[in-house]
Amino acid sequence: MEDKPSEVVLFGTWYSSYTSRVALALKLKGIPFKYVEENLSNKSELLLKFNPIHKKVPVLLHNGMPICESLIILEYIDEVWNHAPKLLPEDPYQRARVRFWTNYTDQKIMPACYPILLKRGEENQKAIEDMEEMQRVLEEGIKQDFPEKSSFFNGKTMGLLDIVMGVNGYNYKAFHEVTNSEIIGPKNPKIFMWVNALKEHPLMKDTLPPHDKVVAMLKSKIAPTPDV
Ligand SMILES: N[C@@H](CCC(=O)N[C@@H](CS)C(=O)NCC(=O)O)C(=O)O
Repeated sequence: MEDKPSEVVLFGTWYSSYTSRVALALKLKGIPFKYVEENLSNKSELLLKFNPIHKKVPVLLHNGMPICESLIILEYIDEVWNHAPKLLPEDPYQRARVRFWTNYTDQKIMPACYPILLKRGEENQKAIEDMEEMQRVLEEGIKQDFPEKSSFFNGKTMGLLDIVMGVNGYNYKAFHEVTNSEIIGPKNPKIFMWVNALKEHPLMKDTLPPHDKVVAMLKSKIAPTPDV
């Protein structure tokens, strides 16, 4: 555990959910930090210096040491500031389950959002169906692996999986509006209840961008409908 005050800087972009994961974890732990907004179409020299491999946000700079990749940063934060609230449970098997579903959300669900935004016609329909199937798998998985919890998985405070799920789900209504889909809804009641509970968390509201700003940003990314 760190006992001397440290200098913590987060390089991020307002619409990056990966950045929001880190901002949320820092706030949850009560760690003061400076935030630097990056323009991803004109990346700063500092970002390229601190993340020369991926050249992406977020980057956490801790006493001058850069840490890259949001999930690695979250675990780093939990190890360095290892006071409550803990992001990962103590029990190794519980930790493994939390990591499994965090990884599933990160590696399967997040990338599956892009084709829904970018593809049109049949490919768009297929992308929505793929996502629905992934959500069904997640619903069954969390029912089976976390039968004891209703909304917050790591006790009464947010843990690693809550951060990742909450950040992903926070603006689901904006995603539905722009893509004309319904990914998160009553057909997967556990996820629906969980995401809606997380949306009410004051730190989520303080960290995630507002609906209208996200709608405008998503519209700017969406593929134009071809003329018929
Ligand atoms: N796996 C990375 C993903 C980070 C990521 O994709 N960041 C995007 C913003 S949402 C980025 O910096 N993109 C810039 C680029 O691809 O050039 C993480 O978890 O940190």
